[in-house]
Amino acid sequence: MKREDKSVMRVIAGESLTPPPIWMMRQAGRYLPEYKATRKEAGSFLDLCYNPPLATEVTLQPIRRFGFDAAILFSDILVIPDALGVDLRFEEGRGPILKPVDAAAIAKLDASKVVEYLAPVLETVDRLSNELPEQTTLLGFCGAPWTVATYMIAGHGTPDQGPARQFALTQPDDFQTLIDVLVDASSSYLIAQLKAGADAVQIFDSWASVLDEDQFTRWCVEPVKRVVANVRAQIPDAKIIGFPKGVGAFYKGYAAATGVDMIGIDWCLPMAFAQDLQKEVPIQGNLDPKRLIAGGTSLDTAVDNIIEHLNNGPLVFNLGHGITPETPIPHVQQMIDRVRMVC
Ligand code: 1CP
Repeated sequence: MKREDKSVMRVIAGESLTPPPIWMMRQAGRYLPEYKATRKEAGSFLDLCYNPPLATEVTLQPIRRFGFDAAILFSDILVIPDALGVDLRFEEGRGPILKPVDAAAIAKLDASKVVEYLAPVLETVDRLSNELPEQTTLLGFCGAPWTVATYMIAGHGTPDQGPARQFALTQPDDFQTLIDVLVDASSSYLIAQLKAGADAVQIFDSWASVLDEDQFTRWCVEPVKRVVANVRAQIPDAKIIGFPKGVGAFYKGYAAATGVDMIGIDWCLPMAFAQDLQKEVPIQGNLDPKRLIAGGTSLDTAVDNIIEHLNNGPLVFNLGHGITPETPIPHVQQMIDRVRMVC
C-alpha cells in the first residue's frame, strides 16, 4: 500500500474516516505480559531501546494483539540526552535519572554525533518498515526541546518541572544554548527516522503546560517551529504530529505557528473547544487513560462522546496520554470494539 493511502496518513492529510484510525500512546508497555517478557530478556530499559530485534518485537506486539492502525517506534525521548553524552539510567519504579546539566556542561554539548550514536534505533525503524502489515502507519518520534530540557536540568521527572522553569528565567542565555543543541539534535534525528522508513513523526511536548504565555512561545512554539522547518528543508512533504500536552487555550494557533500537520490533545479540553480546533487542524486524542482503567460505562460513554463530537472531522482516536501498567487488557479491546462499533 502506498504511504499516503494508509489510514493515519489520510487523516493527517485532512480526511475524515469512519471509523477513525486508532492507536495508543505507550501501546508497547508494561500492561502487556509479552512486553514484560521481552523487557526481561533485554536487561535494562535502555538495552531494550538499543537492541533492534527486541525493540522491533515490542513495537509489533500491540499491533499483533490489537491490530492498531499505527505502530510507534519503541524508544524513549531521553535517548537524545544519552546520545549527547549525558549519564542516563532508568530505575525501576523511579523513572529516568540523568546527571543534571549546568551552564558549563551545556556549553560542551555537541549535537553532531547524535545520529551516529542512535544508529541502533534507526535500524529498528528500518526493520519495522519491512515487518509491519502494509496498512499500518509507522510513527517515529522525539521529545520536544523544552520537554527534553526539563529532564536534563532537573535530572529526573518532577511534578511541575520547577528546576527548568527557574533556570530558563534566571539563565535564559544558557537555556537558549541548550534548546539550540536540542533543536539541532532533534531535527537530524527525525530526518534520519523518516529516511529510515518512518511514515510520519510525532513531537512529544509533555511538559508544555507549565509555562506562561511568554515562556511557552519562546521555549515550546519557537523550538518546535525550528525543528519542523529543519525537517521540511530536507524532506518537504514530511508529516509531523505535535503533542503539546495540557496547554488548554494555547492549543489554538499552535499548528499554524509551528507548522505541524496534526495535533494531539489531552482530555482536559471542552469538546466545543476541541471541535473548533479541529477546524484548524486534524486532531489526535483524547481519552483519559484513567477511563481505560475504569472500563465499563465510564469508558463507553467517553468513547461515544469523542466519536460524537470529533468524528465529523479528521480524527485519529487515541488516549490523551500514555496507557499505564495497571490497565486491564480487556478494556483496551473494549475501547477498540466500541470505536469501531459506534461508527
Ligand atoms: O520498561 C519500562 O517499563 C520503562 C517504562 C517506559 C516505557 C515503556 C519508559 C520510561 N519509556 C517507555 C517507552 C516510551 N517513552 C515510548 C515508546 C513507545 C510507545 O508509546 O509505545 C514513548 C513514545 C515514550 C515517550 C516519553 N518518554 C515521553 C513523552 C510521552 C509522555 O509519556 O509524556 C516522556 C516524558 C518520557 C520520559 C520517560 N521515560 C520513561 C518514563 C517512566 C518517563 C517519564 C518520567 C517522568 O516524568 O517521571
